[in-house]
Amino acid sequence: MTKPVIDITYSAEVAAARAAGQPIVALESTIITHGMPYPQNVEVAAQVEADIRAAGAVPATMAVIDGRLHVGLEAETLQALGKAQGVAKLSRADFAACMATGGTGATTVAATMIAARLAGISVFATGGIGGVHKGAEQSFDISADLMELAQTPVTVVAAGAKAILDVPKTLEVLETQGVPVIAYGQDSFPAFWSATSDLKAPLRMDSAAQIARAHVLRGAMGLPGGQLVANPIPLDAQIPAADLAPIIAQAQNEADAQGVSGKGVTPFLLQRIFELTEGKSLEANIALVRNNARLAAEIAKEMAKP
Ligand code: PSU
Ligand code: MN
Repeated sequence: MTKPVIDITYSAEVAAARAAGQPIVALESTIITHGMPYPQNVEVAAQVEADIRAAGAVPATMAVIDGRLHVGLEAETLQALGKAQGVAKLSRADFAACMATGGTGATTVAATMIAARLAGISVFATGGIGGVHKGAEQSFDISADLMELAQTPVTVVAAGAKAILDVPKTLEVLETQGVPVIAYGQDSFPAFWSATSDLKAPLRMDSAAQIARAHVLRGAMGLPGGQLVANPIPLDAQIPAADLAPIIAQAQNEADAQGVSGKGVTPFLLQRIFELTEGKSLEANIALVRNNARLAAEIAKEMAKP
């Protein structure tokens, strides 16, 4: 068999940005299909894209549609994906399989990093990354996102890790894998819905230029992998950790009782937390994703400088 060429479908604006050397920010699509309910998912995705444009960069939302890798989605494609039922959740293990079988799938953090590398994009904004789940000593549930950060050269801007995860163990795995974890503008590792946590972040940077420089230096040193930038949620959008702790515990207990496992765990927990907070978790989620998109655009602009 001859080696296939990966024929990427670029949106019109991403194609133009590539030709002109403009800064581009990658966006994932699992947050749309498995992370938020319709129709807010599509509204948020469009809003985040608009935030990136307003900051002077071009958004590239990733997805596999009928077996083709799309880098940047036209508005109607985004709408259709956000509405569709039964879209696959793609990570490193099933990305190529979905393309080979003509399937449709949304990209997780891991798969979005792979797609970004294929398209020559170095910066990616999302909400939260996958990590080490609570009870991982029994379940062995550790997201492939962590190992992707260790091998694919993309800087990922997230708001830390959700308390659905075992955050100290997540930081330990990132350290073992040699992933720089950089808190933006503070010492504390942000806790997704809360700007700070009891944990100190391994690294701190206070400007997009420093983050861009560190990314480029890692590449120049021949170090594989990317960086995790942990950007705290805006203070006015925070939810106190104490308010969420019992809700997360309930969602986790339900997941355990129902035997939810594998790829189903993260979407199940996110959906139950949305329901149990009567949508409050979603408002905070929207604020932090938009905040991450703006920072990612600044980093992409720094990297695009000659
Ligand atoms: N965490 C969030 N929101 C999300 C996800 C994680 O706060 O939407 C999604 C991301 O796409 C992430 C994926 O890459 O879940 C991780 O899934 P898993 O734990 O199955 O690797
Ligand atoms: Mn998992």
